[in-house]
Amino acid sequence: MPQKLSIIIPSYNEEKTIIALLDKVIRVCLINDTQKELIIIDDGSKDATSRIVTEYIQNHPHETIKLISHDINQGKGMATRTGIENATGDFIIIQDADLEYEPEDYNSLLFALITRHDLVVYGSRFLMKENKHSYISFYLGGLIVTAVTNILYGQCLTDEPTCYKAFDSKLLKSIPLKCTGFEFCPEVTAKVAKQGIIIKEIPIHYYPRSICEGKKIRWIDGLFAIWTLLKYRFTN
Ligand SMILES: Nc1nc2c(ncn2[C@@H]2O[C@H](COP(=O)(O)OP(=O)(O)O)[C@@H](O)[C@H]2O)c(=O)[nH]1
Ligand SMILES: [Mg+2]
Repeated sequence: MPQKLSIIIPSYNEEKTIIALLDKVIRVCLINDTQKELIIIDDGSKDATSRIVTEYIQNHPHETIKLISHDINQGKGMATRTGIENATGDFIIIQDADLEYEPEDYNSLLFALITRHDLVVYGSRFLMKENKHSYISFYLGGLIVTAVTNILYGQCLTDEPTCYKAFDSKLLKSIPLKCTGFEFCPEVTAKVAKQGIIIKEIPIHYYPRSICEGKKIRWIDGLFAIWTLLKYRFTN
């Protein structure tokens, strides 16, 4: 039986990029004959995201693509949790609905999950030297959040807030998550680390988008990430 990768795509007002992203994702040919399951969570978008994804699914009947809609916007964390609940794959990866990351990189992460039996693998934007970084505030914020993670949880990460987080599905489904917004990242990292798991990293490509192009995360989310890391260090 071939194994399956569930690709969770939380989407909020991403009509400009979602189709190009879906095209890239379905074009990727995964190692070991691994099958793909795309799960798009439309988180109450006010633009045409839901309609164009529905049309896309009708036009691609041979692909496994599920669209799940939240009636009202609940945040990236809630959308990601809905995706995790509905995932049926052996492995799960988180994919933003924009074009900042490169789906061809799934294979490097999958390779670690399949052949090294790593349970959790993150794609690091810092390990690929040619990558550009977006705003200095996001760059420094990412470094600080990563340093705090390493200090509090004994990890050796270079890029904690990366979107490309890949998991053994059973493990991820067993972790109770409370996040609603961008604190999915620190919460899942904290809870994985508290199980004594060392998170592995693989270099990945990164093409940052600007706030005008739709980037929604803000510096305040960095502060909230640090608060979340501290909170889960001392509570459950
Ligand atoms: N579901 C959901 N997704 C969101 C929300 N805000 C942002 N996103 C999605 O989260 C992803 C990441 O957003 P982005 O602004 O690029 O932040 P970054 O890549 O984490 O720096 C994108 O796919 C967005 O559509 C939200 O309120 N709900
Ligand atoms: Mg993004």
